[in-house]
Amino acid sequence: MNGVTVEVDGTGVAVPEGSSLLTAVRAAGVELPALCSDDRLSPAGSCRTCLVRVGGRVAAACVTPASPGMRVDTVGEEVARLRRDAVEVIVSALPPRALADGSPGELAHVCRAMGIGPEAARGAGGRGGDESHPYVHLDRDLCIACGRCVRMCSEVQGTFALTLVGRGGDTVVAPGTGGPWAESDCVACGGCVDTCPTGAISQPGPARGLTSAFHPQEARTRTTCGYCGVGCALDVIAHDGEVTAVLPARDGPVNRGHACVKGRFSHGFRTSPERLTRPLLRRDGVLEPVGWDEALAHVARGLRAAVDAGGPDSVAAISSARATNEENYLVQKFMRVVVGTNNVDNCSRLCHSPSAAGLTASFGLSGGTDSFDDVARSDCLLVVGANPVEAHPVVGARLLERVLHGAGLIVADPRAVGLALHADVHLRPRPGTNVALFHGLAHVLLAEGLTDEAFLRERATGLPELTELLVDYTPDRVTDITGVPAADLVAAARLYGRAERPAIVYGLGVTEHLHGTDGVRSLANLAILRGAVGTDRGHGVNPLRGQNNVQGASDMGALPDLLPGYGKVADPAVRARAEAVWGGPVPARPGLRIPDMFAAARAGDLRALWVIGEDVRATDPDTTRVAEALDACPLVVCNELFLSETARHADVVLPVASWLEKDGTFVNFDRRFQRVRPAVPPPGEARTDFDTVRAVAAAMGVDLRCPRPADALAECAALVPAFAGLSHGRLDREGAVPWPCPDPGRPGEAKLYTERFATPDGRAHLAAAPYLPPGERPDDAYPLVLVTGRRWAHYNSGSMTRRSGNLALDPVDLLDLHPDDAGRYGVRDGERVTVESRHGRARLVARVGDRTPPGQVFCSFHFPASGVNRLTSDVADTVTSCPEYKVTAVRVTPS
Ligand SMILES: Nc1nc2c(c(=O)[nH]1)N[C@H]1C(S)=C(S)[C@@H](COP(=O)(O)OP(=O)(O)OC[C@H]3O[C@@H](n4cnc5c(=O)[nH]c(N)nc54)[C@H](O)[C@@H]3O)O[C@H]1N2
Ligand SMILES: Nc1nc2c(c(=O)[nH]1)N[C@H]1C(S)=C(S)[C@@H](COP(=O)(O)OP(=O)(O)OC[C@H]3O[C@@H](n4cnc5c(=O)[nH]c(N)nc54)[C@H](O)[C@@H]3O)O[C@H]1N2
Ligand SMILES: [Mo]
Repeated sequence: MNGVTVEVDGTGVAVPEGSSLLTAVRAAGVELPALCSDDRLSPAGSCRTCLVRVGGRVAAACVTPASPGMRVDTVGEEVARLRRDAVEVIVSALPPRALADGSPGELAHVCRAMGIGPEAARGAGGRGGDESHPYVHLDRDLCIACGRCVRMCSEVQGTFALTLVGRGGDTVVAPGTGGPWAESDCVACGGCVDTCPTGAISQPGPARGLTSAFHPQEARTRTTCGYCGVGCALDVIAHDGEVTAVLPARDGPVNRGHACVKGRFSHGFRTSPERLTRPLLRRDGVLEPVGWDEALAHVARGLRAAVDAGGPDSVAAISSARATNEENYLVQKFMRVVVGTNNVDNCSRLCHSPSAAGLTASFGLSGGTDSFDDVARSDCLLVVGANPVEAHPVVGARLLERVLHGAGLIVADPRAVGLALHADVHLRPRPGTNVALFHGLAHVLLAEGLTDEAFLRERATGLPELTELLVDYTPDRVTDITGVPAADLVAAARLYGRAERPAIVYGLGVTEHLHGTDGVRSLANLAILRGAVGTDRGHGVNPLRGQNNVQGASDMGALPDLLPGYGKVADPAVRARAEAVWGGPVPARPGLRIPDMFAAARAGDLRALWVIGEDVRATDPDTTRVAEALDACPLVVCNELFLSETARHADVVLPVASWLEKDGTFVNFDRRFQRVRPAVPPPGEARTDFDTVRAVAAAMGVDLRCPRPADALAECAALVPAFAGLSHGRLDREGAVPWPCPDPGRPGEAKLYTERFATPDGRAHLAAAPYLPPGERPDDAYPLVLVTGRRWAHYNSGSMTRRSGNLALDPVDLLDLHPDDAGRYGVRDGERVTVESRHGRARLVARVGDRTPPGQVFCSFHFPASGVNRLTSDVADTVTSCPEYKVTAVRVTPS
């Protein structure tokens, strides 16, 4: 690190080059007020509370760069008085309640430190507030116009929703759209709440005015967010067993003090009156509360009866990517050791199983290739089929920040998603045509000599076959297939091809297709052609994994063909190792994937299904058929927080703890293990998934061992060399550790393949898969292509976000359609519409606009009652069975 040494009150202190004097002063341990400053933001220098004397003049420390040899005086009487005057002037305009006893927040802290009492606050107030938003309230009387919220919203969150209005002493923050906060562009990331030094912007309720920098240390629990796969580190503040606030951790490795509406605010579900608190058992067709012993005995008896009648393979489990690693580890161990089947799968099947298959085939391991910190240092980002601004907001914000600082951006998405508005090139392929698009880009890279020949020679295979295939993917032909103008294709290829350190980030727009695995592999080709993976000339290929622990659920072996650590269950040596650790035989035949489980149930071959935290009746495709399968299965057991669609029809429902209530670890999208800790107890009689699996095993007469989650991770680490260096103790000390991590004494590998790829021959494998059309195609009866995906305020089945203040932010499932199509089909904005496919019917509310191109419509699936997955088909990726959620032929009529 290049450093600068300055002298603060006579003591030398070294800070990184580019630091401000404020950083140097604080590094010297001197506390200075700095009310318009936040080290996550660019300095403003407007409040004059951080004045110091340097080189004979008075300067605001926050906007003065530290240069070598500077001598800073913070203690002189004059500067101390100037600082106090500045604070007093600010305080004098505020009403006394700004400094009332026990006020939280930075200003109150500063005043206490300077001995400025509430009597100094003499403002009349009366400017009113804005309490229209469920999570963010504005009290104008407390606003000191420091602008931190405005900079937070633009620089860190990238939403630009706030502005300062008015003049002089009347200046105050306001939503840029002018109206009430609730109708503004605010996405409730909480950044403004977190930086506000006075509580002018705060969250309602007991945590009013609390921010991550100024809250009591003792009452907090450090944990990892249980919504998406970003893996934000959060501090949960609890009082009397209730969550009062969730604050983003400043030292969170990915989030760095930021969060989104879900992790920060959407915890109201915990105390919903609909939360399950007792086990339920179906008697005479009705689910009735029973004691745990009775419920467990019923499950144990039912599983044993199924095995007796149809053999171990007539039982299956769907494990949860919402649950911890330790829970997933136990579920798969239970199925293999106690039941004796490999019929265990998780929602990675519906999501990024093509990433697992494709990345393993191309590079050797089933994970993203680079750390997100590296990706966020790239000079060119290729974001494909992902909408991180809504689905991974903290990642979206960091990517946008990078772009606003000059990185190139190519977005490939049929829709005008948030990042596309900032892109150098926005490619809008027809849904389902990615493989042709990627081949088109590769064609240009080859044709224009933008490949890394030495890398291709020394570290890759498959170039001759790919070169031959790419002859057919000229820009013009690719335009015909994808609809992307040839000039845009060439421009994108040049941007990616000429960048110094390009990175690829992608999502479900690549995987959830009939040829999703081919899509992943053809996308990986681009990084290989450029030598931008496993080298310092780029930052690889990185899937934005979806659920909080979908990477981990698969890492732990909740998969029908793979054991923990991705060893093939069909491989006798792999089985032998597991058998030695588990002390029992492991079945050799790979088990059923989720869609095959349903097919087996419909055929009468599946007699018992344990569904742990997945609402398959709402979120799997073609739910009419899923319902038939579940209804045909004699025993369906469901671990749930709520009576989901699946639980509602189950035979036994076990009430379980949520992520805020349990102990363990999650693995995030860039392969980091992080700790999950209980901040509050589960409600009523709810237990953790971990306990339920152990208890069912015990009821079947088997001790699964691993009494605590830490023991389960330790056992897994003993089994899997790539996890050997991981333990709860280590994670407690170090925070986040990425896998592979074979050694307890050495860091995990954040960036993969720097020496060799993990394929059998140590090389990266180019794939030469031809483009094939999607499974569903529009025709006269179903003329539109429906793409389904996410909205920012809700999460998947919506079971948790709909039971929180988020419902007020986004109350219905909307169908986006283009004005041309609205005109053609007689649909008006805001009107109810019926959407029909070849498989079923859904009811939604139309939103007319041009974010979706003509011929395509888009909706989310966050409200099971609207029936979106009755529309989707059972077409699935040919390699992994990942559903083609992104292409369904539909028609739309007003209803
Ligand atoms: N707010 C919120 N966040 C979430 C979730 C949530 O439900 N809500 N769910 C979590 C989960 S489980 C997951 S897996 C992730 C998913 O995160 P993403 O992968 O970002 O989510 P999607 O919105 O499903 O799809 C991404 C994009 O793919 C585009 N797309 C569709 N077809 C094609 C195509 O053929 N080619 C290209 N290039 N693009 C296409 C769509 O227009 C869409 O914008 O989000 C996680 N985060
Ligand atoms: N049309 C369409 N459908 C889709 C998709 C799409 O893009 N389009 N995306 C697909 C994708 S990528 C995914 S990942 C799936 C997600 O689909 P699901 O996994 O079904 O969705 P979630 O709402 O995340 O969670 C399922 C259930 O888990 C419960 N739950 C939460 N935490 C826990 C826990 O700790 N333990 C237990 N036992 N239960 C818990 C919740 O209450 C919820 O009912 O949806 C898929 N469905
Ligand atoms: Mo997902």
